[in-house]
Amino acid sequence: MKLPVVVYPDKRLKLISTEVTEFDADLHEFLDNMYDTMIESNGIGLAAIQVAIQKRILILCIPNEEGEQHYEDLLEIINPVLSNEQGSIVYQEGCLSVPSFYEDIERHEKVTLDYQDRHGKAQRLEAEGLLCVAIQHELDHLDGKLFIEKLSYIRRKKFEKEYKKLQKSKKKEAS
Ligand code: Y12
Ligand code: CO
Repeated sequence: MKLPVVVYPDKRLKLISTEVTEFDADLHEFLDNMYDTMIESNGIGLAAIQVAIQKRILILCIPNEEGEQHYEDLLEIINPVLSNEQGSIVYQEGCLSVPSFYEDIERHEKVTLDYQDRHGKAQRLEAEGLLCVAIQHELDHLDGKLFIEKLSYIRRKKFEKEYKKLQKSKKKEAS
């Protein structure tokens, strides 16, 4: 089932998400709904707070070389902890909660991620490239941060002006 996506400037996107302690059927159903929401919205990553659930959960499904997303490549990441951050990479980021806006953002080039899977089992992965960028983007959501906060003052001002205009025209279109 597709869930409604919370969109900037909704204040819920600023909330700090809390640890998951129950790895039960409700969690599994929620993860399945997150997957449907991400795929039906053409996303490659989604954090729980983007569907209004304040829990330390994110999912990622990085497309293969043909640009296809497969369920087998889905990563369900719960209570993540980042370490061993190395280097830097600039990548054009987008976010389902900030529709129609993409910008180059600097992140670490390589990271190690410890997390729990849907059964509460401890997992570790080493990431680089798009996976590494997307992990950092989604982890920021768990701490109430959006990629637009990484823009320079001037670029942010320009974004706010353009975004307001776009939201206005979308509202007019819908009415
Ligand atoms: C770099 C860093 C992080 C990520 C993962 C999270 N972002 C997304 O999954 C963004 C998806 C997205 C999809 C959109 O929809 C379409 O393209 C049809 C989109 O467009 C609109 O909202 C109009 C914007 C973002 C990825 C890369
Ligand atoms: Co995002």
